[in-house]
Amino acid sequence: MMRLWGRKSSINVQKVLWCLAELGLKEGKDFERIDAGLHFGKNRTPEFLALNPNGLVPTLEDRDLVLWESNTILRYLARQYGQSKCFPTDMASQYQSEKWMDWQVGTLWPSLRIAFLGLTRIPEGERNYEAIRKAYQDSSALLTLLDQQLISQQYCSGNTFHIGDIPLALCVSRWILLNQTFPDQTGPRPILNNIDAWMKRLEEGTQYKVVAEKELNVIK
Ligand SMILES: N[C@@H](CCC(=O)N[C@@H](CS)C(=O)NCC(=O)O)C(=O)O
Repeated sequence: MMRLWGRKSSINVQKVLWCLAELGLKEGKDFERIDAGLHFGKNRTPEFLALNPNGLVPTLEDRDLVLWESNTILRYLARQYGQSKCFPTDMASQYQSEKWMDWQVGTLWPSLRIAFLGLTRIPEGERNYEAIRKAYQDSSALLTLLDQQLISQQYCSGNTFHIGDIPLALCVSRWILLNQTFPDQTGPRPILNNIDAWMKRLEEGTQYKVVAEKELNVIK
């Protein structure tokens, strides 16, 4: 059975859980999940570091294959288990999806992460509110690029849901929750109508519900 290491509150573990749900793979039947990271610990043990020397979650074991890096895990799962309508194989939509996945991990998240970790993981007295606000506003500016893309198509890589939508949507949900929870610290959030409509499509038409969060997991 496949084994996924990682706590459910992690954005990167949520990507994998959402993907597994899209593929119809069920916890307890098709894969087991071991809570690891933050207060669960386990991610610094020699056993875990032998699997993932970064000491981070998610980490996936599928028979002899051990994978880390959440977006790579999605690519693997989609290829290995996802020859279905959720994961179109035509080159154009595949590589549009790749493009947005790389943008999420290399451009959007490095900025949003400063605001996210700053407000949810760093104790109040140690926060750099100026950096947090700037990072949040930078993230909003970046998300206008996604909003523009979504004028002409329903999903990030075309008119079909693809794995590229998963990392983006989980960033967007944190971007919204951060502003709802800490409006004074983030500053204003622009209304991006195309992103709102896309999120609604994901809520109604995909397995997003298995990981959707109504509130931020704030560590005091
Ligand atoms: N680039 C990696 C980042 C992984 C990562 O930063 N994981 C975080 C959780 S989102 C982690 O393991 N943090 C340590 C912890 O939870 O204890 C990926 O996409 O998988």
